[in-house]
Amino acid sequence: MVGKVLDKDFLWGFATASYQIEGAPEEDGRGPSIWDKFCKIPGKIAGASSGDVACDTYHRTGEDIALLKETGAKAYRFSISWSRVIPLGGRNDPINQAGLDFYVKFVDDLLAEGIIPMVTLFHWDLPNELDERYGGLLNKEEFVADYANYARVLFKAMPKVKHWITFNEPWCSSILGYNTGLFAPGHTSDRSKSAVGDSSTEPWIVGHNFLVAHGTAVKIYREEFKPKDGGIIGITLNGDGVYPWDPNDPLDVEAAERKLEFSISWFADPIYLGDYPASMRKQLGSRLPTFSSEDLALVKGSNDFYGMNHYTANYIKHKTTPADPNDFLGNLETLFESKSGDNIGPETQSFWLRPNPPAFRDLLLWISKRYGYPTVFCTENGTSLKGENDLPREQILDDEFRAEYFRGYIHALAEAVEQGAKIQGYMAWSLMDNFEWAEGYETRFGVTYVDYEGGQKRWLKKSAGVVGVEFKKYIKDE
Ligand code: PNW
Repeated sequence: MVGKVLDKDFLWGFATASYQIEGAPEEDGRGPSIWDKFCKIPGKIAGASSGDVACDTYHRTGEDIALLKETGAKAYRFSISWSRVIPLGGRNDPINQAGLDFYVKFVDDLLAEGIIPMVTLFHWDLPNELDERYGGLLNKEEFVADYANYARVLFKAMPKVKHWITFNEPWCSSILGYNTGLFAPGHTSDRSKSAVGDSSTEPWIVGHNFLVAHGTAVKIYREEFKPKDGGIIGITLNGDGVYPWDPNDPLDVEAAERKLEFSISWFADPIYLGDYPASMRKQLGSRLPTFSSEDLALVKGSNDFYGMNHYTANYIKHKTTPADPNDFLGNLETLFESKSGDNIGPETQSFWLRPNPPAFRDLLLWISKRYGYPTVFCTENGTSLKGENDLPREQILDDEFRAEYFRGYIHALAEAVEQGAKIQGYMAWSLMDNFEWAEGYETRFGVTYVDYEGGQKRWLKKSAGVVGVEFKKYIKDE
């Protein structure tokens, strides 16, 4: 039995991202992002869909806030579309006042309803112009300078925001965008999928550039805004849980640790410890960039909190052959079944996602220990359901599988806090069904059903109420 272990001001709520919900790609002067472009390439997105309409949030922020009110959420995490605010993206390009005003008003509207905004500056939708102009995320000098300018524009316009996230899941942008090519801009060495890209080098360059851009934005916030606005700023990293495939094989135990280093410590070690993990340097050699002393000064110590996105876990089996140059996992296999035949968890609609709540607790404790017990905000956690999209509406609304997922994961979070982790918030993914990137609209993650054929009407699912009910068990009484 876990008691009331969470602080009374613990923030819980729901999360979304701009390209996944907003629609209105050309309205009021918005410019295209790399995702607008990527979606137009045949074969990249299930059902040949795009974020052109999505949840139509650009015209329905009032409905979204009403949903949040109904769930009782204390906070809402959403992201800004950079190309809505600066359509061409660059530091010498014009600001689009209408786009900026949209977010300023939205923050005001949330606060008027007592909902705390948590703002992600970048959730993968780079202005397309920057990709074409200078290679986007691959170009350190230009990207860092343009991102710094964009971040400053937002910090200045939204002093009421007290929770800032610089980047969402740089692992996904780097690996899925520049190694496997599954995500925009779709670079990969696989020439059947893309004419450009080098999977063995580009992801590591992009990852490095994210870190320097993050450190630069944090420095700007701390020096120019934090003293008067008093907010906090951090980066959000994704990371799956791990179990050794054979717990009695020291090589599998080591491989499980290495898997965490290649996904989480790739970014968190430089931020908290001042360099890339030794296991990555060993495998990647000079393909992994090194930190100049200037860059390191920006990166080290640059998190006010650790943003953690978490969904699933794997059994990890070491490989005995030398690492492939395109390998990004740490020369290992990720499996759903252990040596003794245990299954990690039930299938969902997402090929990579199987619920396993204890792995969440263990990972929270691993992160806490390795990085000196930082303040953690869980900034995403949630699940899809196998076949949900094919069910009639009444059945979609009765999403017991998702409800049970939240019960298990919120309990695991409370256990981690009981064992010493310092967690101050939790945002379920997602407030509503939305554009699930390469999986289009076939995969739903929402606690709200969005009727894409019926004018984007929203219906709360059963799970929408469960998150608040669960947190009541663990949050200290006021
Ligand atoms: C996260 N994987 O993405 C994102 O932050 C969200 O935008 C997204 O909708 C959500 O999780 C659900 O997918 C991920 O393949 C996408 O391992 C793919 C993976 C992990 C996270």
